[in-house]
Amino acid sequence: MDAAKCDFTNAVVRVTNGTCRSTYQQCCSDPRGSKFGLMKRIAPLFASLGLLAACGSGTTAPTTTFAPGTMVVTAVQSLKFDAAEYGPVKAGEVTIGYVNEDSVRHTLILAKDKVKVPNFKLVIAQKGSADSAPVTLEKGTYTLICDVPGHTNMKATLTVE
Ligand SMILES: [Cu+2]
Repeated sequence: MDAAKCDFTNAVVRVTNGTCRSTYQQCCSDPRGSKFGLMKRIAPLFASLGLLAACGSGTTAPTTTFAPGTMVVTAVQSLKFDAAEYGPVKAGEVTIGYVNEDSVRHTLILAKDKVKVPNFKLVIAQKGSADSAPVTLEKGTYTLICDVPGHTNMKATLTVE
C-alpha cells in the first residue's frame, strides 16, 4: 500500500469529483491506515450529496405530510391564513407547504417589493388538499398572497434572513 494514496486531503478531493472511488476504498482497507478517521471525514460529504439529490425531485408531498424543514402555511375558515407572519426562514431554497382546512379553493403566491416571485404558485382545491414546492428566496420581507378573486384579505408576511 502506497502511503501517499492514503493522504486525507487527496482522498477527499478525489471522492468529491467522483473519479477515484477505488483509491478511496484502498485507503479505507489499509489495515495500518486511519480507517475510521477517514470515514468520519468522508461521511458528512456523502450526507450533503444525499440531501442535494433529495431536493431535486419535484414530487408532490402526500396530503398534510411534508418533508422535514418545510415551512407550512394553512388556509383556514373565513378566507384567512393561519398566521399573519411566517418565518424567519433562511435565504436560499425554501420548501413551502400549503394545507387547506377551509372549504373553498385557495392559492399561494409570493411577492417582494410588490413584484411577484416567478414560477411559484401553490393551489389547494378543496378541504384536505395539500400542495408544496421549493422556491429560492433572498433576504428580505415577502408577502404571501392568495390570488383567488375576493380573497384579498389573505395576506401575510414571510421574513427571510
Ligand atoms: Cu384564498
